[in-house]
Amino acid sequence: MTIKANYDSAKQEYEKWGIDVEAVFRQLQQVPISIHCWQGDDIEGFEVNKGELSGGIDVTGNYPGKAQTPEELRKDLEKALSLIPGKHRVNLHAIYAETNGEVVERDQLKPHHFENWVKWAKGLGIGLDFNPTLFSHEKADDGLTLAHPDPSIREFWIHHCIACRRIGAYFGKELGTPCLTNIWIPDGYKDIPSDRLTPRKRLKESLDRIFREEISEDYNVDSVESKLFGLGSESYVVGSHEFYLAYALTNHKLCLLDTGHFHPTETVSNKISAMLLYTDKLALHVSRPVRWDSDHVVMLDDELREIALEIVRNQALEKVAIGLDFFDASINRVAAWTIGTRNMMKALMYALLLPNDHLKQLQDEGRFTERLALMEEFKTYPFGAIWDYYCEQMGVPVKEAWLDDIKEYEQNVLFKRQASSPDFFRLDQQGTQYPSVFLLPP
Ligand code: RNT
Ligand code: ZN
Repeated sequence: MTIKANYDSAKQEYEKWGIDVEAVFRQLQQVPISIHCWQGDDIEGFEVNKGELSGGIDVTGNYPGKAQTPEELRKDLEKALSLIPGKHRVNLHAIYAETNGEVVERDQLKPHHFENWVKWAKGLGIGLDFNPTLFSHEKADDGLTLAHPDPSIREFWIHHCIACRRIGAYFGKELGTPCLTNIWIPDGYKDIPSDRLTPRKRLKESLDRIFREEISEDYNVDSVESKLFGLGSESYVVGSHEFYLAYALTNHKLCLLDTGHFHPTETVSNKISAMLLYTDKLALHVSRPVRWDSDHVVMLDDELREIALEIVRNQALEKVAIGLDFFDASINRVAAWTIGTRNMMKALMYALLLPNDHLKQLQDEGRFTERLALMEEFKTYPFGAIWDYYCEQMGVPVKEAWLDDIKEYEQNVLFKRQASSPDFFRLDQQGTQYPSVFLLPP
């Protein structure tokens, strides 16, 4: 059967439940996912004097072909974007500035350091989001930034964040879509603190300073991202969930929930409805924590579907800014983006294809047997046939066909890049270099 024939018969099954599949397609096209650029280069960035990745986050793996220049990173992003249905956004970090070989301190960053990114985004007709980078820097070496006891270090980071909000506003103005500028800091302590309050007071004061400058929300919107623990901040994190939830609500900021930043059995899906009663908007970093905040590539798992369902059921597609945050260097990085983003889209489509009103009614009427039965039966409805047709309609590869594109790109582009470690390559009998890790044998 062809994709269309499969689709037609699947569509009928959903229509029996009053689900308008074409309307679902239209809705889905309106949902941008903010794709994090840092999956493409293991969060290295392009600073002239770049140091080691720090801040209690880590990337493992040494798959060959990572982007080492802004051009390479943009090219890789374009490849991934071409394999994902819909129009999305790209999320940058301050360390992705282009300074022409000049050392520019982070508190001195200016919009023009990002003009290549803006030009590129304009060409693609996509929006950009942004993040100040408060890690991988000598002034963050002891794991403290905006909450640092030394006022001069706090000052440096405050000015970095102020500079970043202005860069965010520049993105928003140039691209005609507000930039979400998200602040995440690593601040915390490895061991039990003797004072939990003072660092939090300092963080609050720093944030107040950062946000003092009024910037139109037509250009820049701010969010703050909490965390439970990090490597080196196992006992205490200054910017905890309660801290930022309260800060966001009282200061009209978006609270950003990273799915890896909570206790292992605590779910972000269960927080969305509670928060939306008190705030118009919130933001997500969708990630996959495997036993800890490991930032694995997002899978189409139960929690991803539940998050999508919460967004869809509560008519919150425009209220929840969906961003991704994972980094895996053990697999093809362009494939990682493609897999994770397609999964996010699949989860949203799955949620849109449920008889949500009916299911709500069953709950209100106490018909829990039917509620459970239907929710389970819908798991094996022909969702895949609808997804495939949607991909085809959107001009992107259907099913796993995108893997062929990636393999070709890997051979022609990624593996031709200079290796950053000699172990990446082996010599064949003719003496030509080839990467020692392949997606599939060539
Ligand atoms: C770290 C946070 C943060 C970073 C990115 C690179 O735990 O999740 O969002 O992953 O800013
Ligand atoms: Zn995050």
